Amino acid sequence: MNNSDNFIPLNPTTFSNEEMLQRSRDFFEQMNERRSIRKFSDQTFPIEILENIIKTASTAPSGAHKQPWTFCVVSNSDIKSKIRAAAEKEEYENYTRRMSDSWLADLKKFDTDHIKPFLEVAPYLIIVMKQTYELGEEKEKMQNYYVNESVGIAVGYLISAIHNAGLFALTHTPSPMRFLKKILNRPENETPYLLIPVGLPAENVTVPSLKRKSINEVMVRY
Ligand code: IYR
Repeated sequence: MNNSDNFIPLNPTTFSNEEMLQRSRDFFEQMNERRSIRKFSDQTFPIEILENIIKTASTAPSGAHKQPWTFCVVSNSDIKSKIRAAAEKEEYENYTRRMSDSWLADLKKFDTDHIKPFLEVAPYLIIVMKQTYELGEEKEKMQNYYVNESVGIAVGYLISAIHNAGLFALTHTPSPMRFLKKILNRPENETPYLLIPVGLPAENVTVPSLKRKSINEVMVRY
């Protein structure tokens, strides 16, 4: 087979340097406004918005274009309550036994504890699953590649799309996350990666006063 049969023209959209400067600055300013929140309103919003956000996340590049991710969207109150109960049980162990003193000290400014009301209050929970391998039609195992990198990139897109839509999120890692696979009855090839509540902020929400690293702290030129 001639492999070029598989290729199509790109027709790329390009911009002048001035336009690129403006667009990159505008995008930075928009993204620099993003903040994680831990207190959500129970106000809901149409699922179509979340579908667009997840479609955006699924445009992320992935190893061999395997798109090794599943986004489980939970709005059912009974399932949210089950997730909250199981997460709080694990987090209680984390805060009282598993996390080191220096870890707890690093978290002090976020004022977190094992109590997680947002798991019931936020209108939607997105549980991102990574597909360690793919299950074929006959349940045969097919290889995926760079799964952690691929799913991490997709979650970056997801969080950006949530912010762009005017919604809010928390990148939450109740650990260990095995309980999510059980509650959601996910297949053997999927492993929970992150839990992301999505919604609008509670009234008068506050966020910790954080400073982002300057360009010179994060970029090195050679
Ligand atoms: N998973 C716990 C603890 C926690 C850990 C880190 I690193 C954070 O940035 C925030 C919290 C929790 O969700 O409370």
